[in-house]
Amino acid sequence: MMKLILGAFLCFFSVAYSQYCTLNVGPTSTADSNVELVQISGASGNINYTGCPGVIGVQDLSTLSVALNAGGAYLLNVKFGTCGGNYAGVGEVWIDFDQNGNFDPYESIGTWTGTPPASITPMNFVVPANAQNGSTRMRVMQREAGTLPLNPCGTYSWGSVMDFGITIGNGIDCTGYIGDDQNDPILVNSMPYSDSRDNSYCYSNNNYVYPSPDIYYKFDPNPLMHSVHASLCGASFDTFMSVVDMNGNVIAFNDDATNCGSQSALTFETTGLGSVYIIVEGWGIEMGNYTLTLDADYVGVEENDWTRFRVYPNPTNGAISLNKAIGMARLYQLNGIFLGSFNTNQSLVIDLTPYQAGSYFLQSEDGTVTEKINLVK
Ligand SMILES: [Ca+2]
Ligand SMILES: [Ca+2]
Ligand SMILES: [Ca+2]
Ligand SMILES: [Ca+2]
Repeated sequence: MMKLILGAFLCFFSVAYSQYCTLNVGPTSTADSNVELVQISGASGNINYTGCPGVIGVQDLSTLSVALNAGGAYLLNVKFGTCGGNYAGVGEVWIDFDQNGNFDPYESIGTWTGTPPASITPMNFVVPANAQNGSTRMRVMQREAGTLPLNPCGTYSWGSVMDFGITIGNGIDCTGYIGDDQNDPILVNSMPYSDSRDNSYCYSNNNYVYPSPDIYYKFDPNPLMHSVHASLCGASFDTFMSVVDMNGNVIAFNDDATNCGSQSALTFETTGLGSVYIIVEGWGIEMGNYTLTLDADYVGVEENDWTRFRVYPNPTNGAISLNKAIGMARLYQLNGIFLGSFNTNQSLVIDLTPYQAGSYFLQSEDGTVTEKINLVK
């Protein structure tokens, strides 16, 4: 899907793993609207909690815990109610099935809208068959005068937030999965390369570009290579791909490649380039099966040299020339801010003199090729 949130590139070195939001979350008053009852019978154990009096902030009830099996169907009963006056509100429950420390919108298992006194709200849900084994949390939230969907990290005057413990069993054992973050990448040792995977379990989002779980590959270019082509064409979901150096500089990226649907493909130049991460994720929260293929072009292969898009001189102190037209080429700052587009079908020369010295990206109209340009003055 063509809707880049390039500013998110800046998040590359932010905290990789989030804790559950508990500070400045939930009600600031103990009065009125409050969850009155939470009941669930697990594969083993059960929770039978009754609320009131009201509590300010998040109630950590994670020592109250049930075991749930991946693929199993369960019933959660919640009575959204009050410890005082009766006022209209809404309620919502999430289970952090993917254990990423967030109660994500896709992890909502039920909602309520009404005015106490209300009857018990039954919430039937199925634990995803590919849920990973281990401990996680369930958050129950009620917000007086709120609207759905609720922000699980929101703060407000009246209501409840309570976190319970959940232990997932019979699911996927993620021990030994590699590639979840830059500290444990999947190593690309040879070309051509192919790797098939599913990012919908065992992988978490490390705040790269989109909230979708991302998978890191690490590749050391061989001096005999001059470029590498990377493709996710054929993936089961809307993908996004980035190439980033060890300092977090974005070398190339692609959302939707030509003749590749909403899947991604790109080519990046390896001459003078050290190790890079190739990061695979979904657009938005999209996830599923993919095959990453990598192939290299080698120095001295004239056919490829000629057909490849190149700019010169680079670095430049003014204009650059392209060796071939690439449609409406787009110029970006390194932080992803779009600066302008140039019709390379009309002119193969682009004047960069209006721009400040620094590094820029020039991307082809089809988004498949990105060249980094250094402007010196
Ligand atoms: Ca989650
Ligand atoms: Ca990840
Ligand atoms: Ca991501
Ligand atoms: Ca895409």
